[in-house]
Order: sequence, then C-alpha cells, then structure tokens
Amino acid sequence: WVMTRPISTDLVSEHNRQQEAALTADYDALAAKLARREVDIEQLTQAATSFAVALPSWGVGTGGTRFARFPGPGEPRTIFEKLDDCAVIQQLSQATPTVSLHIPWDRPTDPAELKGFAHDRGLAFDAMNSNTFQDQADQAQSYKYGSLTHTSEAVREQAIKHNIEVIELGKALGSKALTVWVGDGSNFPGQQHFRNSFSHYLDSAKTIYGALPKDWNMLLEHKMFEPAFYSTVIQDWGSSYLAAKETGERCLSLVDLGHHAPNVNIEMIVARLAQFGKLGGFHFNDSKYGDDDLDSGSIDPYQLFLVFLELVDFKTAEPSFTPFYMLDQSHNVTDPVESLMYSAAEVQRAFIKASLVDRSRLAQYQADNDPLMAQATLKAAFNLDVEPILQMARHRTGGAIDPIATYRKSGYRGIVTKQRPASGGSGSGIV
Ligand code: AFD
Ligand code: MN
Ligand code: MN
Repeated sequence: WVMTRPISTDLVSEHNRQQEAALTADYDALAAKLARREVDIEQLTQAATSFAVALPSWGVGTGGTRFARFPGPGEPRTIFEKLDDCAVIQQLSQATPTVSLHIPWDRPTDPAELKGFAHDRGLAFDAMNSNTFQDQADQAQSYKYGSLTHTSEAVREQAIKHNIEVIELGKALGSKALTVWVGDGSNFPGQQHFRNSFSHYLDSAKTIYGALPKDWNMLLEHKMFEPAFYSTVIQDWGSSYLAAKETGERCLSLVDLGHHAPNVNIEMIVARLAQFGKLGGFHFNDSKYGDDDLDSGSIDPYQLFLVFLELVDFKTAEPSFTPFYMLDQSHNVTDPVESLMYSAAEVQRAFIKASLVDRSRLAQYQADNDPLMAQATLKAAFNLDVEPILQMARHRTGGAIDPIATYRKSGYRGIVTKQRPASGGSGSGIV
C-alpha cells in the first residue's frame, strides 16, 4: 500500500534539504540550552511528533461572516475534495492525521468508500458533528424555534433521530465520538421557560446517549451567546457539566475557546472540568470579540499556552485523559490550507511550551507564595523559541520544515483552482 501524497515528495525533500543545515544548527543550540535545564530535547521532539489535532472538514472551504461570504479560489465542493485538501495539510504539517466531519454537509453515499479514500491519504475520522442548527431541504420539522429543546415532541424526536444517524454513520467511518452543539436558545425574555427547555435538552441527550456505542464519548459543547440571542440552553461550563453529569459517564463537556463571556478565565474552566473527569474535548481557535473562529494562537498565544498548562498538568496526573482536540476555525481571507497548517503548528507549539514548564519548581514557588517566580517559571517556558523542535518533528516524519513555503512552491492552490471551477454556494463554511 502506497499512501497518496498530494505534494511531490521530491519537492518536499528538496525544500527541506536547503534548510537542513540551519535546522541542525538551531536544533543543536536549543538542545544545549535545554540540557542546562536538565531537559532532553529528544523527549520533546517525540512529544511533538505524537501530538495530533483534528481538522474541521468545513474549515478547508472559505467561511464567512454574518453578512457575506467571499469564496476563495479552488474551494472544495465535495467531501472528497475536502479530504484532498486535508491530506495536503497532514502531509506537510504531520500534526493533523484526523478529520472531523459535519453531517449532513459531508454525508457520504458510501461510507466504506470514503473511509478508504481517507485512509489512502493518511487520514482517519475524528469526532462527528451533528447539525440541528439548520433546516435541510427535505426536513419535515423546522428547527427555527429549537431542536433538542423544542416545545414540540415531533421536532425533538427528529433532532434526536438525526444525532443517532450521525452516530451510526460515525461507526462505519471509525469515529469514536459525537459532538453536540445546538443553536437552541431564545431571542427574547419570556420566550422560553428556562427549566422546561433544559429538561427537554436533558431528556433528548439521554435518548441519544442510549444509542452511543460503549467505546464512544458524547461531547456537549457550550456557547454563551449568538448574535441576536437572549439566551442559549447550554450557555456555560456549568450547564454543560450538569447536562453531561445527568446524561451519563461517557458524556463529557467540550470547551471551545471562542464560546465564553469576555474576559472569562478559560484555563480555570479547563482545570475544573478535568478535575471532575468531565473534560472531553477542545475546539481551538482565537477571537477578539465573539466566536470569531480565527486562527489558533493568532491573537492570544499566551492564553493558548495557559490552557495547555492545565491539560499537560492533568494528563501527567491522569495518563488515561485523552480529550478530543480539533481546530474549529473558519477562514474568510486566507488560504484555508495555509491557515490550518499554521494553526496546527501554533497549537503544537503551545503544547510543547507547556510541556517544558518546570512544574516541580513551580510547585515550590506556589508553596512558598512566591508569585513573581511562579509566573516567571511559566514565562521561562513560554519565552523559549521551540520552533526547531517543531521543524525537526516534521522533518523526521516526512513533513515540511517550512510548510507554508513548501506549499506555495508546490502550486497546489493554482492546480485545484483549475480543477474546481467556482461552484458558488459550496457546502463548506460556517457563516
Ligand atoms: C460553530 C459553533 C460551534 C461548533 C461549530 C461546528 O459555534 O463552535 O463546534 O460550529 O459545528 O462554530
Ligand atoms: Mn466548536
Ligand atoms: Mn464556535
């Protein structure tokens, strides 16, 4: 079996060869610096090599804002073309071996064919995403006034049935998780009875959970707000925790970095949910004002590092902790392949820097109530340039030392632009 590699391996290795001497010099210098801290660079490079974050199938298309979508050149029009683009990201970044699908946008006619197509490209399927926040053409009941929480049992049953269908499809594709994000909520005070709509949600979630395979997780994603909303039913980590707790042991909370009230301490939420065994997954992105789904680490890389500080600390305490990680971004003005490669590296970087923190020294400063040195211990890791570790991890696994430059040299975007004439409203992109 020979993996389909969309970018010429000769081009990748030639581009890498030109950078190898510089990389070796940088890597050796960093190794010496880390050795002075009694840190073995090879352990970090191994950790970087095994780090993985899922790609959002919809992320390789151009997204949009509430007001407009400006399609980019060569947008994928089918799930197969989306997987072709994901294969480029994985080949060059070596950090994104799985793809998270969104149903019905990505519904395949033949799941086995899609699974084989992905496998040939070095890809597998991650958590499945259901969609009861949009009405589809052939839909009997409308989700206009909600789905899992709707006052009408017929609507709730339709939404439950859709989620169970997504689980069934996921089983055929090798997925192990269902992520449930609903747009349910209200637009005006008085519109909904808060306790009744939460009860409907809990009953619906339990019915879906009843169809969950024993080796699956069900992930509940909270979100504080939507434009024009007065309330959302799973609005914060408290609602999510309560719902996950009520629904079942394998029902966990999923934290999306863009889903909180302004100035919330997200890394604290991470610690709370993890401590009670209910942190199931993460959607990484960045934001300035709302759920902007901007490139991870592009605005607040220190917050991303502090989130990973909690994840790494907990994983060290509880090795069985295996949350589902996904980039949940949409790309309006960049080439999505470039943004996703760059973002995967930014998340990997935060993970490596958090892994670098001297936690025994930190614990001592915490015990001694020495705030200055405690935060300086974090900064000693955060301020270190770990790029050579990420580059070496990619180099050793057939990836690109410089994914963006290699990708641009390959001319991939121009090639697919010729193959994929603009189709207007593609199925990808979340507005
Ligand atoms: C939107 C929602 C949520 C969800 C994603 C994919 O805000 O983050 O995870 O769509 O369904 O971004
Ligand atoms: Mn999300
Ligand atoms: Mn979101």
